[in-house]
Amino acid sequence: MKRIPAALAAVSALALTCTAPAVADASTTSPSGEPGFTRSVLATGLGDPYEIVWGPDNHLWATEKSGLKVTRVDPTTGARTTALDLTGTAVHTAAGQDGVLGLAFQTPRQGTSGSTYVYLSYTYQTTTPAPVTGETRRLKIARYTLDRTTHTLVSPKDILTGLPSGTDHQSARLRLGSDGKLYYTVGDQGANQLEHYCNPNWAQRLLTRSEVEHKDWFAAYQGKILRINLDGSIPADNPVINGVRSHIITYGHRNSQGLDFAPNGTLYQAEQGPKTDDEINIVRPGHNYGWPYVAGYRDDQAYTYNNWSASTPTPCKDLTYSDLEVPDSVPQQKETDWKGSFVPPIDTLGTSVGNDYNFADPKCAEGGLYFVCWPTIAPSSLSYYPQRSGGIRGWGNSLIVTTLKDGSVYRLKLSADGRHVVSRERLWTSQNRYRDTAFSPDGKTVYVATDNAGLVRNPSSGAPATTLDNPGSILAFHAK
Ligand SMILES: [Ca+2]
Ligand SMILES: [Ca+2]
Repeated sequence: MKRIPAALAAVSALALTCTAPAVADASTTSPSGEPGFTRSVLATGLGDPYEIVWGPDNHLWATEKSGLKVTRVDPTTGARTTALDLTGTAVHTAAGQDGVLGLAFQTPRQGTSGSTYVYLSYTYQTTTPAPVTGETRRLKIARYTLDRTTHTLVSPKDILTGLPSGTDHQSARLRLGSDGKLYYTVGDQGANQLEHYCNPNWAQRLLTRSEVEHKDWFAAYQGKILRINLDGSIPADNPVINGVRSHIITYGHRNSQGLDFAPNGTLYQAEQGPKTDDEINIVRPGHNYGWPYVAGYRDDQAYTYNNWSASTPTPCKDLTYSDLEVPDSVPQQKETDWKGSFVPPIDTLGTSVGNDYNFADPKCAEGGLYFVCWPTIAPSSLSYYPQRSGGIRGWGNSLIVTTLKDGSVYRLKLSADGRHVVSRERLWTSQNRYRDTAFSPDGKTVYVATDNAGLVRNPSSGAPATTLDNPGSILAFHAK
């Protein structure tokens, strides 16, 4: 077994998991074809804005993953106020994916005078180590009431606690469906890779009846999409999977940082692939999405499931993790070795890669930062852009997908029936890790949140760049 450079092992654990250069497919167009936009910086100094949402008060609302806050931003002046400070309540690990994450508004039904609620997900610390992994962090979804006078979030109420959390692959996108249910993505916690390489990957593990009775969500909710009643209970019409009804609607996911509904109810999802195969999926309740048996399509190209935790006779803990070399003691499984059924993606990014692909690109050799050069682009959010009068020309019925490694935002044009991606456009290339988008109500302005730190490809050379153009910001791209 060859060893990877120590520097890679050191860097790898956290910052790297957000995978990216894009191997552009033939259908991807260059920025030259995009409509004209003016670009401005609306706000800076945020602590890793994770979710940005246009609120019912016509302000932008941002969760701050590392800032441990919810912040309200005036979309005209950029002036901001703190709506909620979770310092001392929520936890974030330096360079980790945990912290204050998902956010969704619930406004009163039209014509009623009820409260406006905000649902929020965040990581908290416990003293209870989980079985097998020993993890002591958990995640909760809590409901807050919007105080319309002070523009702050008050009266917290826990909705669902004890969900998986940790430093890697949190996913953590939260949406309120028109069916009045919460939809929430839970990542595979980075199990079977990097610093968690000896943790078994539980994206395929399903809940037992006993775990439902004991509300023991920690293991089986990893790598899943959940559908949740507003009081945290399990919807009676959730699918029965393997004989058990739980919050789980789909399984076999890696890191679903993108989730959004189209007005017709279609739920789109984006998830980060390993070295290849970032995926765009349509969520169909009751179904398996393949991970970790399959990445992208079941084509046996540039991916095998290497199950480190099952290493024998050498136990995993005596091995040194490598993305490039797998010891003989680690079981390796081809995609076609697994015969189960799964829902393939409607599109993938970074897929045009064969088994002869060189994942040790010399451009990324310094410091062993090979992951930066891998074909994945690390989709970090997905927002459906609807048809609307006065919106950006040509954009109706598209998915807007931010990326972490590729320094760009992709617009994926959908077919009329919304079941296929027909073309891709790459927008707004810069040296930034783009995290999420929100649209102004007239559809003319796209707000984009950026990470504070981490690696991205230099837009010219494709080599790793460590400095970011606009760390911890909200950028505004206004269609001319
Ligand atoms: Ca999949
Ligand atoms: Ca594949």
